[in-house]
Amino acid sequence: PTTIHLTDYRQPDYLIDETHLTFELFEDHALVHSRLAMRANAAGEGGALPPLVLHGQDLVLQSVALDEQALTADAWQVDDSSLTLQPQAREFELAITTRIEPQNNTALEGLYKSGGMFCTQCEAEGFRKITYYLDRPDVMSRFTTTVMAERGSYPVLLSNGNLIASGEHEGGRHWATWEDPFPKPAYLFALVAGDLYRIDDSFTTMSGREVELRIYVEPENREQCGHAMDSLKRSMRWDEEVYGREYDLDIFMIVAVNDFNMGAMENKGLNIFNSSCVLAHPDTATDMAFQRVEAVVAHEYFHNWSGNRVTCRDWFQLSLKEGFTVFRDAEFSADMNSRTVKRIEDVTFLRANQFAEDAGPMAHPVRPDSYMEISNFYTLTIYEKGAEVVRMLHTLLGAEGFRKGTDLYFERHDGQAVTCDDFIAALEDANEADFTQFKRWYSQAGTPVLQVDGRYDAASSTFQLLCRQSCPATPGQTEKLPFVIPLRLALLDGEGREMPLQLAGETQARGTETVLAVTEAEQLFVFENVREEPLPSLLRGFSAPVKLVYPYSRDDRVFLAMHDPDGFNRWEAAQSLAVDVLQGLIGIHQAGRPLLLDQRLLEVHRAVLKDDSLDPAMVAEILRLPSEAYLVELAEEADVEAIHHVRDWVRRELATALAETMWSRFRQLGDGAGAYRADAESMARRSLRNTLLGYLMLTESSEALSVCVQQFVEAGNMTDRQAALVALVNSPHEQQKHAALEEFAQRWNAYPLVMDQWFSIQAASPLPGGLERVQGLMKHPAFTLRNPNKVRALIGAFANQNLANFHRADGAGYRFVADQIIELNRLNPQIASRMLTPLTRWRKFDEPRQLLMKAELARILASDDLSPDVYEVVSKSLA
Ligand code: DPP
Ligand code: ZN
Repeated sequence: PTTIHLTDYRQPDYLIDETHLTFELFEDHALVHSRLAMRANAAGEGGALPPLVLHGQDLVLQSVALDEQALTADAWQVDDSSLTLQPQAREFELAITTRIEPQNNTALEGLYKSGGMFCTQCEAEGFRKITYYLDRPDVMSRFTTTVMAERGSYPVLLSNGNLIASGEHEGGRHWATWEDPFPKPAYLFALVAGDLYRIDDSFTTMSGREVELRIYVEPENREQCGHAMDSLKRSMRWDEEVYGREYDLDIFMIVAVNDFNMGAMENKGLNIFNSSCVLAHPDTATDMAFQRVEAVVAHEYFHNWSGNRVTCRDWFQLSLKEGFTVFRDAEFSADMNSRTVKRIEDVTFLRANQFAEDAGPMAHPVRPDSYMEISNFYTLTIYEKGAEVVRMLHTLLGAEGFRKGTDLYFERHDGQAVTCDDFIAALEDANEADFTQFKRWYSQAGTPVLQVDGRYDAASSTFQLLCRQSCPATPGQTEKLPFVIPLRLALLDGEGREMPLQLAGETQARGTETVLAVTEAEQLFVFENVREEPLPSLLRGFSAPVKLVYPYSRDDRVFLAMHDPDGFNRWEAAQSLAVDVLQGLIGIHQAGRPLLLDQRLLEVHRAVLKDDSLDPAMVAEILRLPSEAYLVELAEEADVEAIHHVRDWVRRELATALAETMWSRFRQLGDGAGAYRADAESMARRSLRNTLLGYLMLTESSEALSVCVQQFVEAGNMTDRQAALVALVNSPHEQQKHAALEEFAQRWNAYPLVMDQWFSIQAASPLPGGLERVQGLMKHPAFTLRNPNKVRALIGAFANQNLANFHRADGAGYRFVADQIIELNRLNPQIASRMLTPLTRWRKFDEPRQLLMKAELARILASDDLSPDVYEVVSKSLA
């Protein structure tokens, strides 16, 4: 595979004004007829016409015609990735017919079959598996699409835009023609043909236009669409209110498919979703699934402006649409639910996962400089860190300034394919700001470390904050220049109250909370008129994606956990106290000394448990100890056994010591009966109650066991049922565990998404023998390597969430995962490449494990027919 560099970007030689597609769909093949109205791009005017090189992959070329003249095979060249021919005029019509086999497309990229339906996934470069085309986002074209298929099996025929004609053919076939008035790149093309049930609704936009809303699902899922439809309408309203963005077509469609590589896809007017991100019913989906549906529906809808109306010039700019859109959907979710809890969840996820990516062999900037396979760059860095970068811009400009900037961005670039620089320029121009230095967040990889020290001088009543920033080397980048780091902070007095902030050299007081911009490698801020020694509350709301180091004592952290008026930082203090305690105990365990719990952690947990003024979801977040994955990320060399043992031991200690308090809070939260509601308050209650159930089961009291079994049997919703199942599966009660697993599988056998949960609960269980259990589950009739959700539920959960078993010392966990990757490489390279991530993190572990992990990577590298996807990740991780 070759490496593609951002610096090699060139404008396209040709443009496609109109694209007319006709699909003839059959059971054993499909014919794709394209008619393209093309012209030479003005850039090359005057000189000889360059050759036209179209992208194409896995296609059988049937015919080519130029301006209605059929060409003979000597007039073109074909290889496995392109079709080249020589146009004779600056403007011409090109007609191509290709033959493809959707039924054999297991990569789920291009046109494929999922169950009984035809569907597409074209981002990033899937369209080239449908027909020869200029498959790049800066070529935008108006599409008209006709779909023809047998009527009985495929009564529903969909594509982007509006339906303009339809009819019958002889022999039971029918057709439909769709026209999309908005020019778009090929990656936003979509087609669906199947036997689908339709749920209808409508939305009136802010200018009074009526939009038809439709969700298409397989008939048996018709009862599971209400939440997605509600989420869609709320997203549409929110984008009008917060960004002034109105929907632009008369119809908006969502189709749910079972076999899908990603979460969902924002195709113009025809979003295609992984069914896991649409379907939600209290009986079958957990609260987490409900929230994910809401977030993904919003995310894809928001792309209509941040992605479709204004798209990316090239794939190096992917974060232009993804980082911005993740920021938009996170703010939407924050507005719909609890803002603080949403932020805690996102920061927890970022620190455990994106920080690990930033410290690993695939580390790359938010705007990468090069790639071999773009599918490998749909990463946490592009999405989640990209969203943090946009959030920092929002923080620096304030809500109003940011909105002025996005208004200008959408107005200036509507209908264009642009770059991250264009986005920044719009924010700058609308605010007379200068983000030259800030843009290093786009070009420099790695997680910066922000080391802060505070010194109070009683004589002069000043408090000095000395900030030092650095950033570790990442592949290809050894030296980093200072970032612009927005540092949101307050200074707390001995009672935990925020003190007025007055910076030396400034005449205006800054209120009691402020944002400092740290721009230098080393920078001093002096606060004046500070009447007593303060305790700083730093990086509030995680105002920058950095690792903050401040010499807090454990007592300081306890104080902040009890008193910080900022909810996020209260959680953060409790979290960092737990990290400190766990890290200390890990060292003690490694030294072979007995473990003793710091009572201060216990007292913090006791206090929050008893604090009725706290949001129960917050309490749950505080009680949930830092994950094993996060402790691995923080470790210099991660000792998986010690991490697992110590974390488990602390959880048991807490459960034992706090059992009484936990029982009383558990009971006070009610028995979960009554109608299920998916609102923030009900979810918060279930979240805390089920967190407590998990703890109480660790006490191994018979009362806990019977409450848990009862909850499993009688739960009125999947959230409570699943929580009980998790607790049972991770318990030593073999009989109850097996009975519950059995009953669950029997009952939900026909629900693939519920079975995904059943697989992943078992795959993630840290009890010994995990590998053998997973190997057994691979043979379960409901499992298949061909369905990405199943692969993620079983193999992904095992490798990412079951560190104790995945990292077992004999390397059998690694060998198992590598075997699956080799098999997946043949079936679905994108998914194979995803499953590699845990193996690529070998540098984190002890030497024997490093050798075992590297040996498996080398074995994968040496296997036959390696896809570019897998090759890129394996070769970079061994470099
Ligand atoms: N479908 C993916 C997303 O929305 C890629 N665009 O993020
Ligand atoms: Zn997206």
